[in-house]
Amino acid sequence: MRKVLGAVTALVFALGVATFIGLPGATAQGGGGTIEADVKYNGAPQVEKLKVNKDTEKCGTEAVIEKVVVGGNKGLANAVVSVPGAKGVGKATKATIDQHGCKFVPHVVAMNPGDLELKNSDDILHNIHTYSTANPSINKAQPKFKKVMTEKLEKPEYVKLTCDVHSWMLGWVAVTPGPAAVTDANGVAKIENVPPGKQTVEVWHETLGKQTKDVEVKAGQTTKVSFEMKK
Ligand SMILES: [Cu+2]
Repeated sequence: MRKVLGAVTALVFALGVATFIGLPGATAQGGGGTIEADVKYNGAPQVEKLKVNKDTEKCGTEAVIEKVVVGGNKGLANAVVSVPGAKGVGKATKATIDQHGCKFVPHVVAMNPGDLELKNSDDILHNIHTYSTANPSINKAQPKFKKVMTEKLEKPEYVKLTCDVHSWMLGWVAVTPGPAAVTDANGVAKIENVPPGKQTVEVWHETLGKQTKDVEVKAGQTTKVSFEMKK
């Protein structure tokens, strides 16, 4: 018993040292705070199913279009959480979307103005067609031999992504001026290294629209904020 206690004490001590060592490094990364957003939706999930009769060997025979994905505890997935006022602290100026199984994977990505990399791992013809107002619209075939295509999205905007070959294919690219993250299956998104002070947090969802909330970010701390999206 004493041996076990000793081992536990040593472990706790080691962990304590690790945390202590970890702290100065975390603070040195700009002295920012973390925003943890919890996005909920009190409604039913919205999933459309469609019979597919084209390229079935790659696409399957049924397309599932998940417009509103609600997970455990009413958490809303695929929502984009961003801090538009914290310009210049975002890290991803490049995002990647794969066309796989005649679906855009992931369904939603967030990036700062920069490059969107489009992969085609299906070995069939796809056609990228974007709908946007601030950025020029992209409408380009991506034949099966073209495995990667890179396009510029230089203005902040929520860009809709479709494919003219497969009408059901739908994706979204959130081009945000500040740092951003997409909510997971539980409706949670975390943004790190946000400058301390008052910040506005924006949440956007493809069918449920937009909401904002003001928060106070403190250096080295996590600020929690919750949203409830309405129909
Ligand atoms: Cu396609």
